[in-house]
Amino acid sequence: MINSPDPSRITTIERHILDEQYHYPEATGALTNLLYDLALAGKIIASRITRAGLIDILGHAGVVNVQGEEMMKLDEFADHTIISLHDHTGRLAVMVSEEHLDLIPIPERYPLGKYVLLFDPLDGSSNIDFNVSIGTIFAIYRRITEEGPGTLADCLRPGHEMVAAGYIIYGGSTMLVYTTGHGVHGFTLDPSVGEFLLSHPNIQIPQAPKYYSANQGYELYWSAGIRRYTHYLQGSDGQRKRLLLRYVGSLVGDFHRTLLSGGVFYYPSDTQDPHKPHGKLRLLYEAAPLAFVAEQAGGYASDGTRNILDIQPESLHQRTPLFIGNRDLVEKAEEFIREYDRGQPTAETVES
Ligand code: AFP
Repeated sequence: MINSPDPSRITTIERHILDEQYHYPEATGALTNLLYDLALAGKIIASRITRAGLIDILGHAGVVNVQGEEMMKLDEFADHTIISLHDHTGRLAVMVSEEHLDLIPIPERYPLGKYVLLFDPLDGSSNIDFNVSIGTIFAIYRRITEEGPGTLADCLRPGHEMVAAGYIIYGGSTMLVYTTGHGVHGFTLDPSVGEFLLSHPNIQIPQAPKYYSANQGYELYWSAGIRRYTHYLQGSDGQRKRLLLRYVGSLVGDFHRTLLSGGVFYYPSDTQDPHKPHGKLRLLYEAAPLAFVAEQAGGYASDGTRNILDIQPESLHQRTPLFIGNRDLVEKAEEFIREYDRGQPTAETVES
């Protein structure tokens, strides 16, 4: 039996975020509250996901439920939850979501704030029907325009300008992991008290990696460099001790495991789909925020040739190849790409 947490030993996410604020004497509390709003969104989304398996008896998306409300698809629900918790607080100038082609403006009736929020409301949603971990990813920047509604220029920023980033993983338990540039901290939702409690302070990627993670179903479409890199990770070229393969197919799940166990996750360019010549993952609200988390945990993220955090985005839904995890393993990928895939293009700007 699990006892109730001992209040003298627990750190709630609220207290932790407030303590972080003391690093910034000039802070107004807006970022603190913004992070706290994201934690609240996470709790609401988690509670809906917990009931996802009951969809057959509660009703499908597009169907009117017993209260006369139309059921929303989970990714729409997550998107709606995050937007409606943030659009009126006066903390944001504009938002960007994976679910919306264009910028999401703050309605005119509400005040504007100094931050910009970019998010993927429910990543890995094709896993929902199978009760596999899914997640929310977020990135926060300070706006650069002086006044008026936030603009594209406020959003198309290299990752190293980010002030905070993180993700919420909806798995066996719900966890929120975030950084404001002072280490990476993980909180587990205690459903009995409805709070995120600090469970993983100061996460560092273990130096002895365990796993590599990639969709090897695409190997046929990979470049020579990526195929050789994979053989290197498998130990089959005799250069290193082999790593074991794990692949969930949900970026947050695969990244979270990589962060805690050590290893590398990669979703490289491939030749399978001419519309997606550089993989599937999005730069602004998938690769960049996780790159910030990885770097703060002692790891590294690259598009195969350069630091993900150095890429100047050109469009909101730009895709990028991603290699993320232990620094030496990611640098090894860059080495293989340099040696065998010379001249390969990397990040691109195809919107779709
Ligand atoms: P879905 O949201 O369509 O499930 O996509 C998830 C995702 O964007 C990311 O979470 C995974 O890492 C990646 O796609 C998996 O893609 P493959 O199915 O091509 O391996």
